[in-house]
Amino acid sequence: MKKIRERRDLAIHGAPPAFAAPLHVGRPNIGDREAFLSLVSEILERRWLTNNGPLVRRLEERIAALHGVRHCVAMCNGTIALEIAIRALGLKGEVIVPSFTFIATAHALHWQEIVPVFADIRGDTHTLDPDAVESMITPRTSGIIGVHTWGRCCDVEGLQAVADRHGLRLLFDAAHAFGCAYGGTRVGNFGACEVLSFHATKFFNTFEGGAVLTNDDALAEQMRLMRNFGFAGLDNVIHPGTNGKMTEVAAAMGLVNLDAVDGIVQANRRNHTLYKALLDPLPGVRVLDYDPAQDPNYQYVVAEIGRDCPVGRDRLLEALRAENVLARRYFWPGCHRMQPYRDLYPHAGLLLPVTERIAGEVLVLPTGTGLPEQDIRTLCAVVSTVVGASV
Ligand code: T4K
Repeated sequence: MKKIRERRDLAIHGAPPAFAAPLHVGRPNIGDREAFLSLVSEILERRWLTNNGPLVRRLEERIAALHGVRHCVAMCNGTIALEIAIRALGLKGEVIVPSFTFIATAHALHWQEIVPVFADIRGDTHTLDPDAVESMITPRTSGIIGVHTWGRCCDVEGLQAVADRHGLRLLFDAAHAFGCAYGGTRVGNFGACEVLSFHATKFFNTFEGGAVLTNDDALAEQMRLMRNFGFAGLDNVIHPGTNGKMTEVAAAMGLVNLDAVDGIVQANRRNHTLYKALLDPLPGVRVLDYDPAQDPNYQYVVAEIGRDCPVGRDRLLEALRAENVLARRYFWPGCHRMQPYRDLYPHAGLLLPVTERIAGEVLVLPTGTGLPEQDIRTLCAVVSTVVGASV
């Protein structure tokens, strides 16, 4: 601590940052390297590189089993998986989504000429508020997409009740929620289907990748067709489609990372506990909790920098950047303030007071298997010094 304080004083006179190399949010977790390379070697021997290969099928089976769901349809990324799910469910007109999400949730709709209508979230959960959703329904609304933000599941029953009352389709963007549960049931079993992302920065990655989980046999079959141009066999196209296929090398990464998943959760949980212990005592700083009963993957360490903190979130972000800590303001400023939605709905913020507040307070900190405990202690000492110096 004393060292950090001295360093802070020195920093004014051009001292080097606290970390020599940047500390990133989103550093990939990587499983057993030898096992991965051996699978890649197998792929090269087999000369079967993509198009529903044996490793993709093995990965789908294992992910479906892990989530206790009938179907896992693997795709090339989470965004295409969302687009295919949206199209397979026949969504049109308007679909209600949170603005407090990664831009892909909104773009997956807009890209298909469906209007994303932004509803507010709850301050305690950061997920869609079912009452706010209900207030945004119009005769043009065809569906709702809930986002399990940070891997903490939405109010699944509340949203299902709204969907049922109004005859709407409900699906979930579960990009953050690999392996997570709600009331003892794993994601994949809620709504019509749920979409995972396996992007490099995610808790579980396949370089790029994603999947749709569902218990609906017909929907799964339709999405399998759609991800492969609608081919039902050689020279036989029976459905409109696109190229959403996962490659074998991506599946190899997935299979190896699946074997490492328990260790990744443990490392993330350890990091989260340490961050909480070191940051929660600071005024106006609160690290978001996870409920151990919901099988969280702890992949995001989310600090809320409240109004009672002597230093604002953006000032803290800047101070951390100066020390080579590349923390992130997910999902600032909210989709409604990004293009094209900013021009389409210039006044959307008036209906999204909680989104606006939370987007201004959240700071996501580095975690994952590659982060030594000492780095977390140093990082938290930097935060503590900045907050202390601003009192
Ligand atoms: N829905 C939700 C709710 C999502 O959060 C996402 C993706 C999606 C849908 C769409 O799924 P995908 O189509 O992506 O499968 C990152 C990810 O690119 C994105 O996948 C993720 N959400 C989002 C929350 O985070 P950016 O714009 O922050 O990415 P970028 O390039 O700035 O990388 C983040 C950090 O990770 C940097 O500090 C660098 C570090 N990094 C990144 C990569 C790619 C590494 O250390 N190594 C790497 O290989 O969006």
